[in-house]
Amino acid sequence: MTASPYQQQTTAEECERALRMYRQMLKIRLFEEQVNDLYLTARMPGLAHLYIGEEGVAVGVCEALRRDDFITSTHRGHGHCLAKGAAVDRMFAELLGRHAGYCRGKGGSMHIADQEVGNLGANAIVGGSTGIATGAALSAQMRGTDQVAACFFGEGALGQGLLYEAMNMAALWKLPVIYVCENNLYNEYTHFRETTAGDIRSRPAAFGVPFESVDGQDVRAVYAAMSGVVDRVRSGAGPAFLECRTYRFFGHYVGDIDRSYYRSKEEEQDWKTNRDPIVRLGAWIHSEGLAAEQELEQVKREVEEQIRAGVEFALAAGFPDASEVDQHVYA
Ligand SMILES: Cc1ncc(C[n+]2csc(CCOP(=O)(O)OP(=O)(O)O)c2C)c(N)n1
Repeated sequence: MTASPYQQQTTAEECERALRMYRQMLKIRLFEEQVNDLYLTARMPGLAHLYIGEEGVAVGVCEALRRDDFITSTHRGHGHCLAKGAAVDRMFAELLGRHAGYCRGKGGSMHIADQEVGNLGANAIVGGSTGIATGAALSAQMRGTDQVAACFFGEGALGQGLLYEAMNMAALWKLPVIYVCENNLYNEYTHFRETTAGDIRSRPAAFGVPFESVDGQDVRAVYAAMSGVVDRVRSGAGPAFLECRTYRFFGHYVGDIDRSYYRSKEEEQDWKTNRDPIVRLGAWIHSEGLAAEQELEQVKREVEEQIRAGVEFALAAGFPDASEVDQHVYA
């Protein structure tokens, strides 16, 4: 039986999307591995919070957004920036404090913004992203555009009052904002059940904000859920809340090496072995016959080269001039 042109088109689109998401997740994974290496070899000032394991969330969410839609991010933000379109070389430059970085080397790991692609920035204040995204959504509504704002935050932000003030306003004013809760189970070194009373869904429900929960290790599921949410929010239905259930494979930050006092090695191993979002998408691509093993290997080689060139660029880049010390900063 011959497939209809419509079916062929859908398959081609799906295939293209799957390969794009695979490449994006791999880029985040290899970027983060390199960040860890820069930290361990004392070539990076400060520290970083690795996103490894959570790639399916950033990539699935951003795949459902337009370039001119907004995102706001967190202390664990490299994946969000890359998924929204940031360039690897300028990201590394920022982490290494170089002038060529996104914030002229003055922001570092936790403050990367890239307004050309709608990334309003990461920030280290737990829950801070929710206020900024809600403001961006208000701005889009007042300007009469159909942009939406998606804010990433960890489940630790469920304890922050700002989230509830922002959701209240967003619900009253039907703002085009999507609250994307990355529930990776731990707020630093504490399981979220020890900090979060009741059921997560009841929190947005209190404001009449629709709630959905999705397996964050399945990038296709995240994309599908987010696409539906974005359509509704863009059409003026008001805010939405999407919980993505996920896990960070490494420590809270790069120096968090001994984690046995707050979570077991078996638990970590289970997530790494059975719930790796990249392995999972790769397996699906194979099972659907969308790409051969060699093609995925080729993608990996290309991303490795991109990462290698990005680090090389950043290591060779200059630092900002001392005369700039009080410019482009806010206090
Ligand atoms: C307002 C505020 N309180 C406390 C901290 C210290 N802090 C940094 S990260 C973190 C835990 C964040 O957990 P979660 O929001 O779940 O994000 P995750 O690190 O799991 O991605 C805390 C308490 C902070 N940065 N900001």
